[in-house]
Amino acid sequence: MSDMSDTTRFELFSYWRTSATYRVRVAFNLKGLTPQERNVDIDAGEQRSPEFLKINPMGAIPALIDHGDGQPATPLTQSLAILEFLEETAPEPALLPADAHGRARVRSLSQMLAADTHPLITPRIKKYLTTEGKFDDAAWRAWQIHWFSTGLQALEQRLANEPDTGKFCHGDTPTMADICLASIVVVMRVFKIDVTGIPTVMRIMDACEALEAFGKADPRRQVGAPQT
Ligand SMILES: N[C@@H](CCC(=O)N[C@@H](CS)C(=O)NCC(=O)O)C(=O)O
Repeated sequence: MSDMSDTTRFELFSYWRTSATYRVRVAFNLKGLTPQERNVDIDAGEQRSPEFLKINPMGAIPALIDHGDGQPATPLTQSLAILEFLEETAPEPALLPADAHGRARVRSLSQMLAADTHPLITPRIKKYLTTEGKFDDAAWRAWQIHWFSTGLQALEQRLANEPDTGKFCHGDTPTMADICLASIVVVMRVFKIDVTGIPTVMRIMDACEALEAFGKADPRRQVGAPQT
């Protein structure tokens, strides 16, 4: 890490309720680092503004700029790539196991959620389905429930049956897989969606939320969150 303070060094483009930004927030918290957050209002479509598309042509957050060398580096995008970057540059506490099989398992659990579940319920998919696909509110809600359930119930099968599951997804300390698990559960709450039959997932969610690093990243505690 450079001598610069972490808040000056890291600029994180974020929004209060997003799952992918939550993942990065939790990782920063676990590593004891604090980025400067820059709000991108995805409900107002700011992710598709010409200014933001220069930072991430995919029109999605998070994006992270590292000012550590004095010059702003090329923005980093994709929450899992950012987690891996933090893991390499601030290795303690480790968010990946020490052994290759363990690392592959944690990455696999993480990708079930971050790559195969979450992208299906993003605003850009909603926009397409409700315009080109003529989905009404009920069809969109059924779509959300279907994909949240598919991802979390498959995760439940793995966590309940694989011997490496412990207090957390892999052993007794939090890893990237727990960050991804929690990132899906917190947005389910935002959307008021209930998935049944996932007791192991919810047990691990409780263990995550007992840690301040997860609690501090909760969408409801972010600047811009509705005060309900
Ligand atoms: N795979 C990306 C997903 C990024 C993503 O889709 N972010 C959402 C917020 S959680 C977003 O910015 N969506 C904007 C849109 O869909 O228009 C990651 O993990 O970073």
